[in-house]
Amino acid sequence: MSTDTAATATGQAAAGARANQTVTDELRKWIIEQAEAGCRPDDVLQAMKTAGWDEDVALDAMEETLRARLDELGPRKGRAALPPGVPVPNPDYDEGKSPVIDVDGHRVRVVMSMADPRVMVFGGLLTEEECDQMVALAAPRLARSETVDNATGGSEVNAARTSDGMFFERGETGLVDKIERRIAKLVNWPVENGEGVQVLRYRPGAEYKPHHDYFDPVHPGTSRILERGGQRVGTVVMYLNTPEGGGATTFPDVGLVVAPVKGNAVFFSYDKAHVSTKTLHGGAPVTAGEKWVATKWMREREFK
Ligand code: PD2
Ligand code: ZN
Repeated sequence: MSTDTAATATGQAAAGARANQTVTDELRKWIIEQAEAGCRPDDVLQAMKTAGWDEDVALDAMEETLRARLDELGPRKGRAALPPGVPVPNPDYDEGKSPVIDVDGHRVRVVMSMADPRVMVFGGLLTEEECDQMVALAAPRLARSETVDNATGGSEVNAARTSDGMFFERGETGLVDKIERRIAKLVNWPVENGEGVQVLRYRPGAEYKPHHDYFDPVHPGTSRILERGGQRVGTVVMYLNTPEGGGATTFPDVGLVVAPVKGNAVFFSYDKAHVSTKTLHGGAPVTAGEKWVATKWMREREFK
């Protein structure tokens, strides 16, 4: 639609009402027609302004009209249908029973459990000694962290994540293997579906800006990434120390803040690669001392 055509059409649709800026049914009909013909909202607004409409009145009219139209169409026609969810890791926890989950003799405490988004906080997933050993193993191998390059499926250094990191191979050492098997049993998900553990170190000022851990299907590099085990469906972030200040893991969609406490871990799962899972999360800036975490991401299928 050209702006001129729209201006003429709007002019005809609402010539009488425009003088006192009254939104008529005729104008509403015209707004719906433009939207259903695929016109960009900016162009519709511009056309109305050119035809003499005050910008605020035009914006209100567009919003009110299109909202009412979506309600009229109902949830199915108004929005694209979401894909069905896939199976995800899920710990055995019955809130009416014990808050301690025994994993082969290692007792993990359930500190918090939330259904939507699916988030659990575990106390004592790792012992103090295991945390210290993970830090010692990872420290000599740290390099500036990379995140996935969405265009190619490769890696890139990303300004949103100002930490240093390294990856262990799955089962690389006895300790790594033991922790991976503990997590697999705790969340009921095959150890083979796990990516290698990643260790990150954040220094003061470092953070991990909010993101989703699944791979966004709209990015061109995603299909290549998914060849190796499908989508990510769950994350466990283990705290290897207690930072002196800052460094919480935040879930902005639901206002949840998980304090980083040595040996504890936050688990969350996502059954589709979609914002509706409410699993947007980030690592808040460290304000004093260092923060060390180990992350285990889990895929739909075996990660080879
Ligand atoms: O270190 C964290 O708190 C954090 C926050 C968000 C880690 C990750 N994401 C991650 O490793 O995916
Ligand atoms: Zn993350």
